[in-house]
Formats: sequence, structure tokens, C-alpha cells
Amino acid sequence: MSVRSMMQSLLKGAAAAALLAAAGSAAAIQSRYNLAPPVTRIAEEIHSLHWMMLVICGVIFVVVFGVMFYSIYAHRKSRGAVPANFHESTKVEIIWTVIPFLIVIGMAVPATKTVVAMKDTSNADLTIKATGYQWLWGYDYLKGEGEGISFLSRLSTPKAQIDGTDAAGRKANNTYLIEVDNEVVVPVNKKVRVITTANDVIHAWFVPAFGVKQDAIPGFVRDTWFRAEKVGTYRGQCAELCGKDHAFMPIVVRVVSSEEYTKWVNEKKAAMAAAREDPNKTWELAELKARGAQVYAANCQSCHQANGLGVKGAFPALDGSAVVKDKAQQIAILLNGKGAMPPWKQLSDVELAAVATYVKNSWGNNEGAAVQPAEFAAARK
Ligand code: HEC
Ligand SMILES: [Cu+2]
Repeated sequence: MSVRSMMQSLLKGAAAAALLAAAGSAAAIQSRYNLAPPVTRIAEEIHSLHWMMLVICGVIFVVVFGVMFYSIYAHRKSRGAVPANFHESTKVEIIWTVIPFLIVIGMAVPATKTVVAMKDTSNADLTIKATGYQWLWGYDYLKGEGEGISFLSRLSTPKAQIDGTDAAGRKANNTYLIEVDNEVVVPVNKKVRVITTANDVIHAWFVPAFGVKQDAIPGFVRDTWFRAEKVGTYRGQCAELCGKDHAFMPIVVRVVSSEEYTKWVNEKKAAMAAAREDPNKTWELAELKARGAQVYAANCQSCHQANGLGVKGAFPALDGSAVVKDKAQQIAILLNGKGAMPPWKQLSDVELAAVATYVKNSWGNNEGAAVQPAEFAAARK
């Protein structure tokens, strides 16, 4: 029986005895107060280490304070206790050096083994790049089955639930703030290497059930890995304070059987091919504007606001903006970004033309002209 399972059964026993009347099952208590149930070997080892160290620290705590309080009580002045008077006892010095040294070694050896295993990203079956953006994740399947798949993954919790205007919806939603529109899908029992990087500031890709937490740093490439041993949906969050919407860029990984994975890959690839619209087609203003409203809500609204008025001192108003009026300037800022305005190269030409058209023809802006995808295609070169 491992230290962890021993502690867990102890905990379960104590919790169940204490809370039987409160109707909470021991398992629910465990998952609520314990670390997320592990689904990878590494996460399992991290749990064992956690419990082992907690037990060691607990025993030291009890022994040290036990001796201290006993001594204070038993050798108190009113009993006429007289302090012993010894100095430079080599024996005592050796004992209190050797014992902590052995304890530290005893903790460091297994911890180092796990850390070394965590860093071994060799021989992966699948390599996925996770890019942190303010405030969403981008995923590119770089190697292995599914190579070429690429998508953005955004929070899908409805805005009304976040604002509190739909309080009932929020209460009923048990994946509130930990749900996304595009989940990362991976096959079960396959070694998945995750490469992390970022587009703007430091983010971190963190999925507790996998025992994975890796900083995503702009200009750097870091990697980590996991091999999920159980089919299911596992959730995490950005774990590096990355600005205003740090709490709104969750991570959702769906682990599926290898057949289901193959099916997902085929569907995703077909969907990507279908979405690759003809960039040379000339679009109607209304078509582009309708499409642009979606692109705006998903990508721009968090800074420039739904009413296009931005946030004074931080994000400029697009309503009445001179940059928006100047087609070349608007195309340039969308493709290249500027200061705190991120570049939007990862959007397709159609999406960019749609959002540019939407911005030019919304709120007080009323140009009556569309920006065509071909204009973005030309400006990219
Ligand atoms: C992370 C916050 C953020 C997001 C998201 C964002 N922007 Fe911006 N945007 C800015 C900032 C900050 C500026 C001002 C840049 C500067 O001039 O230094 C700006 C400037 C602009 C300008 C120029 C306005 C002017 O008058 O100077 C346009 C046009 C624009 N953004 C459009 C968009 C569109 C379209 C999207 C969505 C695809 C978008 N932005 C998403 C932060 C953001
Ligand atoms: Cu982040």
C-alpha cells in the first residue's frame, strides 16, 4: 500500500466519520479537498511525493513540538527543575546534523527521479504547440496523427453568466469558466509532447490531472509531456498572471480512444478544408458585416468593448477612429499590431476582411464600403 493510498484511506475514514450526517460521500470530499485525481503516471508520482512529504513534515512537527511542550511542562520552574549545563557535545551536534541530512536526502531522491521523468519529452507519439494569447489559447498539431490541425480555443461561458445577469444559468453550469469552444483532443495512452510559447506576455499551460504545468513565454519554446491513461475530459487554466482576462482562458483536454481520435482528426481536417474560403471571391458588404460581428465578439470585444467605445486610457474607441477610416492603416494595424494591440495574422483573410468591414460600418461608423479578403492577402505579402 503506497503512502498516498494509506493517507487517503485514513482521510476518507476520518472525513466519513465526521461528516456522515452531512451526506457528503468520502469520495466527493476527497476530490474537493485533495489534489485533482491523477490520470498520468507523473501526476500519480507527484501525489505520492506530496503525501510522503506531508507525512514526514507532520511527524517532525509532532515529535519536535511534543518534546518541546513536554519539556516546558515537566521541567517547569515551580517543580524546581534545574537546567542541565552541557556545552559542545559532539554527539548531539552529529545527531542533529545527520538526521536532517538523511531526511532531506530521503525526500530529494524520489523527487529528483520524478522531475527528471517530467523533463523527458523524447519519443513522443504526438506533438502539439500551445500558444498563449491575451486571452485565449492557440493549438497547432505539429507532428503525429493529426499533423496540420490548428485552431484557437476560447472560453465559451456565456457573457451573461459572467456578468451575473443570468444568475440561474451560472448556478446550473458546472463547467462555469472552465469550458471552451474548441477542446484539445488527444488519444489515450499515447505520449503527447506539448510545446509552449506565447504571443504577448507570459502565460502557463496547466492541467492538474496530468501533473503538467509549463510556462508559455514569448520568444521562447518550452516543452512538457503527458500520457493520459484514462478517457475523459480534463480541465485546467492559465497559471501565470497575464492581465485583465487571465481568469478567462481555460484549458480543456478531451482524452479519447484511438479510433475516436482518428475520427476526430478526419472531421477536423474536413472542417478546416471547408473553412478555407476562396480569398479571391468578392464579398457583399452585408455578408462580411454579419461574419465580422462574430469575429469582433470573439477577438476584439474584450478590449474595444461591444459598443466600440473602448476603455479610456487603455483601448482606443473604434467608433469614430481615424485609423479605421484609413483603409491601409486599418489593415496594417490588424496584421502587425501596435503596442498593446496584438497582431491578428492568425485569423484568415476572410475573417480579417469581415472584422474590418464590421468596424467600418458599425456604431457611428457608416462608410458603406467593404474591405475585401484579397486586400488582406495582398497586404500580407
Ligand atoms: C488586447 C487588447 C486588444 C484587442 C483584443 C484588440 N485590440 Fe485593437 N487596439 C488595442 C490597443 C491598445 C490599441 C492602440 C494601439 C496604439 O495605438 O498604440 C488598439 C488599436 C486598434 C485600432 C486603431 C484605433 C485607433 O484609432 O488608433 C484598430 C482599428 C483596432 N485596434 C482594431 C481591432 C480589431 C478589429 C480587433 C479584433 C480583431 C482588435 N483591435 C483587438 C488593443 C486591442
Ligand atoms: Cu494567460
